[in-house]
Amino acid sequence: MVGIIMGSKSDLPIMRQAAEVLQEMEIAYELTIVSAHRTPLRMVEYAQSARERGFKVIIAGAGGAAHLPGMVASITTLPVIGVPIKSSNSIDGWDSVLSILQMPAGVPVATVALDGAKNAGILAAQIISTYDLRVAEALSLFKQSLTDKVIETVQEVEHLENLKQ
Ligand code: RP5
Repeated sequence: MVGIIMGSKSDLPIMRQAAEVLQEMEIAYELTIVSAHRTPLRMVEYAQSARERGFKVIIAGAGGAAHLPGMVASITTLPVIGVPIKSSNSIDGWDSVLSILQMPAGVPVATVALDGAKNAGILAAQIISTYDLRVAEALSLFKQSLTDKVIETVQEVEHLENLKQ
C-alpha cells in the first residue's frame, strides 16, 4: 500500500523509522533501494508501475544531491513524500533539504524535515486515512497518545515544583 524507497542502504537507519510507524498502524508497505543516479532505469520502472502495483503513496528518502523523490514525482501521479537525509556525502543536510524541497511548479514533493522519516510515515498514514476509517482511528489514538505524554510531563514538572516549595 505504501512504497518506501531510498537511494542507498546507508539511508536505512533513518528510513526504517517510516516503516516502523506503518507497522504500528498495521499498514502494508514495501521497502527497497532505488537510486536515481546509480539505478536510473530501475527508478523509472518503479515509478511507472507504482500505481498499478497498488501503492497509494510513495515515501522516498535520499541524501546529498537528492534527486530520487523529485524524479519519482515527475513520473508518477501518486503523492510522493520526500525525506531529506543527512548522509555521509551531505555537506550539512541543507543540500538534501533544498534538492527535495525546491521542486518546480507542477511537480510537488511533500518534503518533511531533515531525517524526518517518522513524520513521512505518519503523513502517509494520514493520506490513507482519507478513505480508510481504520487508519483514521489509529491516527486518532496516536494523536491522543501525544497529548497524554505531554500532560504526564506537565504533572511531573508540577509535582517537582511543589516539592521545592
Ligand atoms: C544518496 O547518496 C543516497 O540516498 C545516500 O543518502 C547518499 C550516500 O550513498 P552511499 O554512498 O552511502 O551509498 O544517493
